[in-house]
Amino acid sequence: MEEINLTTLGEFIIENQKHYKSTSGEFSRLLSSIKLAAKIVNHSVSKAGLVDILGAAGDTNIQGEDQQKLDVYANDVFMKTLVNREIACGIASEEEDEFVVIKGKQGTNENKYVMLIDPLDGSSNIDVNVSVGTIFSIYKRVTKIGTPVQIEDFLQCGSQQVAAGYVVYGTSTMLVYTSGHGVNGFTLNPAIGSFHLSHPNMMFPKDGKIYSINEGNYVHFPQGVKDYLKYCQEEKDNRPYTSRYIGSLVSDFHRNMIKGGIYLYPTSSIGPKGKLRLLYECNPMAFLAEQAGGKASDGYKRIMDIKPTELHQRVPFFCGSVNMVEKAEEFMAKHPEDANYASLDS
Ligand code: AHM
Ligand code: MG
Repeated sequence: MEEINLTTLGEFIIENQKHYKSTSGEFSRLLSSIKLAAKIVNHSVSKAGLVDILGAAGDTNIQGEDQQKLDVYANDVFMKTLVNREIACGIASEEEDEFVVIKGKQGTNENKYVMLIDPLDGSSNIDVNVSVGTIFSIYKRVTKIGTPVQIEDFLQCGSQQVAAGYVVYGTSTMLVYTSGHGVNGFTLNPAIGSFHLSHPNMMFPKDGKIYSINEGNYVHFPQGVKDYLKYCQEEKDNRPYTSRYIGSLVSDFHRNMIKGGIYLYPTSSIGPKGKLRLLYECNPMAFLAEQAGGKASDGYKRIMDIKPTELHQRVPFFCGSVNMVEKAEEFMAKHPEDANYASLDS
């Protein structure tokens, strides 16, 4: 009989508490809440085509983008799961203009973690039945426990993350996370509603043959990116590479981590700071990438060393197999003038 790995995410979380000196259980409760919210969102995503839930809700988020109904719903689910159960002391979401303080019923909240979340990433894929994802990132607050969280609790370098992960709502639903001791992937068994350890100790192959980028923007890209793309397409050594772009960061990242590849969302003349958000998208994916032996940079420097200045800050993003990211950086280094994107107006 085929051997089934029965380790559940819940068991794995408890087992891994031993990595932490002070095991108040708060961190485990936080991960359990994410697990619960992910299952609720998964249920809705999987029946998105059946109910009248498609289409834009009419609202626009702070970046001026249309929100799909499911974005709003996923945001609500993750927010409520944390706020109502008083898990964590603050939460910031890509779909909210400001961060939310979790006060606690008596106005006292002794929790020490803040969470940042992109509740439904790749939302333009919802109404065409293509994979979307949730991305989360957890930090210890830097201000005094028991007082309301402040902006500086959220504006920490990615290198301070305690944990990060994503849920990919794909052909099967997976939750993949790191708490700084490698990356582990859990697949949801929809029949019994539990996540099982299916991908222990995930690692990026050092090299790969896949590049993922929205090549339609080619004319707008900086010269270093254009040159790297020509390199990917050149017939030499083990090239040309294969181009694969889903348009859902989580899904593109997940595939590249398993098969070997690079994901690029650079600056461009139409998006001079890039598109992806440092705090909700790039930092968590960078933490996962590094923990899986991969690399993440803005083309010049390590993503997790960037000091955030605002909640919804955008950065260019190069992430994946270490040798591929380093090759792309070699091309970027020939154009140091493009490293100053942060000083530009977006
Ligand atoms: P979103 O947060 O509005 O969904 O945007 C992020 C998504 C990423 O998942 C994806 O890789 C990228 O935007 C696709 O952008 P584009 O359509 O410009 O290629
Ligand atoms: Mg997003």
